[in-house]
Formats: sequence, C-alpha cells, structure tokens
Amino acid sequence: MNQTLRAIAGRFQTEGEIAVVRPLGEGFINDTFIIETASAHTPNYILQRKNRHIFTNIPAMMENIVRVTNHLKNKIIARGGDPRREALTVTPARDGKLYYKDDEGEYWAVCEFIDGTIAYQKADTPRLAYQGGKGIGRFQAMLADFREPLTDILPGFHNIRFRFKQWDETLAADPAGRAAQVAEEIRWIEDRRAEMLAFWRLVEEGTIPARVTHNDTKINNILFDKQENVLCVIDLDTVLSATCLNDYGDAMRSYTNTGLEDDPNPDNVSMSLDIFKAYTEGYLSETHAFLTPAEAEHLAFSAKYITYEQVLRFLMDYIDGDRYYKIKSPDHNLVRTRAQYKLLQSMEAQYADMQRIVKEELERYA
Ligand code: ADP
Ligand code: GN1
Ligand code: MG
Repeated sequence: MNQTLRAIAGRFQTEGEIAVVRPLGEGFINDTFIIETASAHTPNYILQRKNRHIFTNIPAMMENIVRVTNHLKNKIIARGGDPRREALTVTPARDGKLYYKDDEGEYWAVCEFIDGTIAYQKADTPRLAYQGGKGIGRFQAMLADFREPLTDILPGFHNIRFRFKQWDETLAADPAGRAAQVAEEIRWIEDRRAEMLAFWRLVEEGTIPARVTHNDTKINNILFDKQENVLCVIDLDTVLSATCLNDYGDAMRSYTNTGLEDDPNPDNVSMSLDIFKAYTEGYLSETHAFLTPAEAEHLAFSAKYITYEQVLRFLMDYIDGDRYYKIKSPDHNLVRTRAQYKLLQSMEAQYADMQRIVKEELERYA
C-alpha cells in the first residue's frame, strides 16, 4: 500500500524527497494521509483520496477550493498575515491539474501540511470556542466580497426540504430492513418536521440571504496554533453559496457538546452554555457588521436546525445500511443518532437562554 501511496504522492508537484506517507486524522468522508519529506527545509503535505461517491465532480470542487483560497490569501497578505499558514495551499499534480485520477478512477489531491498546529476533537475551554468562532467569522468576512463563480458540488447539502426527500425515499425503500427497529428515533424526526421547514422557507424566499460559506465547521476542520489561537480553516470541500447560519449552527453542534459526537453514554451529552456564549462572542466580533437582522434573529435557531439535520443524516444512513459515513461498529450510526438527539434535546431545554445570550452579545454592537 505504502508503495502505491508513494507513487501517487509522486504525481504531485511536491518539493523535496518523499520519506514516508502515513494515515492521519479523523475525517468521516475522505481518506487522509501525511506525506513527510526527508528534509526539514521542505514542507510536508496532506494527501487525500477524495470520496468520489459523495463528491461527484471533484475537478469542480478543486477549482472552487483554489478560487476561494486565492481570494483568502490576497486578504491575508493585505493585512500582513502569512498566506501559507492562514489559508490552505493546494499543490497541483505534475501535469498541472488540481487532482490526480488513478487507474481505478479514484481522485487524489494534495495540499501543504501546516505544521505546528493542532486539530482538536473537542472544545474544552471557552477560549478555544471564542477562537473557533472568530476563525469562521473571519473566514466569512474575508469572503463577503468574493464574486467568482462557485460550482454547487453538493446540491441541497443543508437544505432540509432536500433531506426530507432523501429521508422519505430511504424509509419507503428500507434497504437494510432496519426501519422497524428505530420507530422511536423516526418519531424524533417527524415530530419536528414542520418547525424545520418553516425556518427553511425563510432561506428559500431570500429573507435569509446566501453567502460564501464553509458548511462543515466542526472543530477538527479548523487548525489552532500551540497557544490556542485560531490559524486556518481547512476541509474546504464543502465551500458553497448558502446561509451563513449553517456554519454557525454546525459549529454549535460540534463545540458546545459536553460529550462526544458519538458518545455511547448519552448522559455525557449536553449543550454547554458557556461554550455557546464564547463561540457567539468570537463569531460576532468578526460578523456583526454584515449580518442582517433576519440572520441575527435566527442564530440560536440554527444550532437546533443543524443538530436536528445531523440526527436525521445519521439515522437515515443507519436505515440505509451505512453507505455514507465511515463507521467503526455495526451500530455506530445509531449511537451517533442517539448522542446527537440528546444534544438537540439539551438545546431545546436551554433555547430561551441561547436566545438571550445572542441578544446580549449583539447589543454590544448596537
Ligand atoms: P475529511 O474531509 O475526511 O474530514 P480533512 O480535510 O478534514 O478530511 O482532514 C482530516 C484531518 O487531517 C483534519 O482534521 C486535520 O487533523 C488534518 N489536516 C487536514 N489538512 C491539514 C493541513 N493542511 N495541515 C495540517 N493538518 C491537516
Ligand atoms: C462529515 O468530512 P467531515 O468528517 O469533516 C460530513 C459533515 C457532517 C460531519 C459529522 C461532506 O464531515 O457534513 O456534519 O461528517 N461531511 C460531508 O461529523 O458530508
Ligand atoms: Mg474534516
């Protein structure tokens, strides 16, 4: 395998001699490796086999990433930052393409490894949450004047109407024969269908605007430096034109959880209001100037929306026979579903406090 990986790594315009290629990270979608080069004077790299079953137009996805990172780099240079540490740098293949397609039809891509950084799996301190919020807020702010075309490589990604269509089809087909065992969990979804669609209607009618957003803002998709300062937003596969509330809501789903995303003991899972407050403070420090009243008013709701959507997606994948997310045990998607549902319930119980905190944080800028 390593021989093959080395040969694939050799297809890219990396500097220096390749010493070793080994697996890295906890992503659920792509296969990620680090390419270590022999000398301390040459960078290391990230090599990824992109998931071609999920991303059906990888050339367009890589174009999106390069357009967005070039825009970010210009902004970072203008404010005196380091464009190779604060934004991803895509390393093209030797033939100039942004990817390499192997004989089996798999797509590979490379970017520079940003060393001296940490990808946390959990936000244990308000400081980290504040920095994470600042990082995504700044990412959105730097992209607010991005006007180049972006291909919608995942149509309907955070669109609950589209997810209900997939959901209804999956339940009707019941391909793994599992629907009957999860009747209670299915009710969790159905009980909230109308509430979620009512929110999504505001996006569909344009009351909540579309912007260039990340769409996958869980904590391990952002790199921090050793002092817990946010450095760089990574995993740009899902950069799309969508509501910025998706980024805030998905981050809340990830950062505020006192347990694990797949905690086998739901008693560990709840929403931390301290972390909610800290992330909101960091996010608004960068975005308060451009958020519209409709966006500001729905920040707290977006945390429930994305957590609900995640319950639906994990449960739908379980019913579908585990075809989307990587799993580590046969009931992994069900464990994830239950843990995320516990988080959703905790958000519902604390919703009035969440709204109060957002309002108080916004008042600082009134
Ligand atoms: P996936 O789409 O599978 O989630 P990611 O792009 O998020 O893949 O990468 C998986 C992990 O690899 C990240 O959580 C992070 O730990 C690490 N990683 C990815 N890109 C970089 C990079 N440029 N520099 C340092 N670490 C990285
Ligand atoms: C996936 O690729 P990764 O692991 O960062 C998924 C997200 C989910 C997340 C749940 C393209 O993110 O949408 O929220 O898992 N990415 C895609 O942890 O579906
Ligand atoms: Mg990731």
